[in-house]
Amino acid sequence: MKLYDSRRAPNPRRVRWFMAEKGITDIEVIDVDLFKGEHRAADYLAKTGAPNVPALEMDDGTTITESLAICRYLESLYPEPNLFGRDPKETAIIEMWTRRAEMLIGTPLMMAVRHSHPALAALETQVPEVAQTNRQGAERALKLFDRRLAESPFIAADRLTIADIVAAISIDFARMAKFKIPDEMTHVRRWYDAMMARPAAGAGV
Ligand SMILES: N[C@@H](CCC(=O)N[C@@H](CS)C(=O)NCC(=O)O)C(=O)O
Repeated sequence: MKLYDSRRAPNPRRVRWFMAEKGITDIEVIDVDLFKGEHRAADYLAKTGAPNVPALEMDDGTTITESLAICRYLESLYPEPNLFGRDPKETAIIEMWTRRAEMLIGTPLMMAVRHSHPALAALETQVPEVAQTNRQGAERALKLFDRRLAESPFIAADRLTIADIVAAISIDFARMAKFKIPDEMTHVRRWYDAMMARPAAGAGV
């Protein structure tokens, strides 16, 4: 299999971090230079159907995009350690938190970065108000995570899951927009520091 990746981009990093947690080393990683527009090249689009990374090309040539779809596929091939849930209840709770992490934190913080960082003007028509509104929305949503992390070491279970990976990468990426975890969110801070101390945190950056 081949993974189309782009260093420092947050969505491919989810897959790289996920692979590192599982010790997956037998997938070829191919760097796609977003700033050179390689993801918009005709051959890339013909393969992936979408101008973005990550993309996973399976051995039969089938290619899928969407970081979480790729992680789910890899979970079925490399089941341990389990990161998506071991039974229906746990799987549902992990899915709930993963969607919250993506929709309430990940997408707003990604918009905050894309609409404010000078380097990303190459990829986005930047509107400062969009950056500001999304940043504030993510800050509000983090309160929900702080309450949850007051009672649990990880977001969705008593162990690391895909929800933690999605949320931690979102916050780390937002440092590009000088985003900081608000001081009063001590539980998010404790969890985030622990996440960043994991060896897998360095994968894809
Ligand atoms: N929902 C998709 C988002 C993929 C995505 O937007 N990737 C970014 C990099 S983080 C990209 O390829 N951007 C290219 C562009 O904006 O032109 C996923 O989770 O994989």
